[in-house]
Amino acid sequence: MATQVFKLPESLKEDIKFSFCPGCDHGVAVRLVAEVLDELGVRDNAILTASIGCSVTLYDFMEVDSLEAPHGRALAEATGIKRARPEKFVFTYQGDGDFASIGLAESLHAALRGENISTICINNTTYGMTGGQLGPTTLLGQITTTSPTGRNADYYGYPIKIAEHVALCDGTAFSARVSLDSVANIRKAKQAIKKAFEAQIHGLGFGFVEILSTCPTNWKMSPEKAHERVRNEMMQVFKPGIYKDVTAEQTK
Ligand SMILES: Cc1ncc(C[n+]2csc(CCOP(=O)(O)OP(=O)(O)O)c2C)c(N)n1
Ligand code: SF4
Repeated sequence: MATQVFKLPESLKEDIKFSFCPGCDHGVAVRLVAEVLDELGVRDNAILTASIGCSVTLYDFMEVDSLEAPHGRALAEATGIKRARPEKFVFTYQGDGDFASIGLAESLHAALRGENISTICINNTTYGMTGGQLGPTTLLGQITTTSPTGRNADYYGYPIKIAEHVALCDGTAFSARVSLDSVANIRKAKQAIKKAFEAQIHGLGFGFVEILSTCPTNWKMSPEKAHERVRNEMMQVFKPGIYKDVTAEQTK
């Protein structure tokens, strides 16, 4: 008798096609979030705040109650939801441009306030949806449509290390950076998402995971080459790791 070993998570809608480009890591990240929601049994109680960028229509794919807060305001909206309905499991899914540039104030102040919310942030070193402009995480030397000769620090400043900044906020319970460039790292990414979500379930404060991701379309690379770039360039600057974990002791 055949055994089913792989199926659609209940937290993803059936018969819906992702709007992501083929080979984009957004799809892997969304699937991991869905699997963790299922495994923790919080789907029925969850509220997603979607943001702006390529994941803007996340509410079309996820089988959870959802609201939309574009232009960096996801954590402001999520704060209101969580404070009004503290029994709900509230999470945001944001691009790096949305989280760390357009909405940097909302994002860091939510962490500083220790809002009991979980956030997934996709770092693909560019503004993907709008055509590959320089973003807050664009690497030094990286060519984008708005840095045609490459990012130089004198003119554009330096890329932001988001997970480290979030970890410095006293209200943060968990902050990690993970990558999706290999099966082993995808497994680690899922563990980190689970930790961030568990921080909320245990009422410990802000839980955050920065996911190093590809944008094959704007990088003008095959998905394979894009993962090589994640390994050889991004992970050298944005080091994967757990930067803060108050859950380790308190959830034993
Ligand atoms: C203040 C402001 N400037 C510009 C925009 C236009 N805009 C919409 S989506 C987007 C890119 C979002 O990029 P990112 O958050 O990195 O997500 P990705 O598309 O790469 O997943 C931008 C710049 C905006 N919404 N608000
Ligand atoms: S533009 Fe880039 S980040 Fe957006 S869906 Fe396409 S490959 Fe993914």
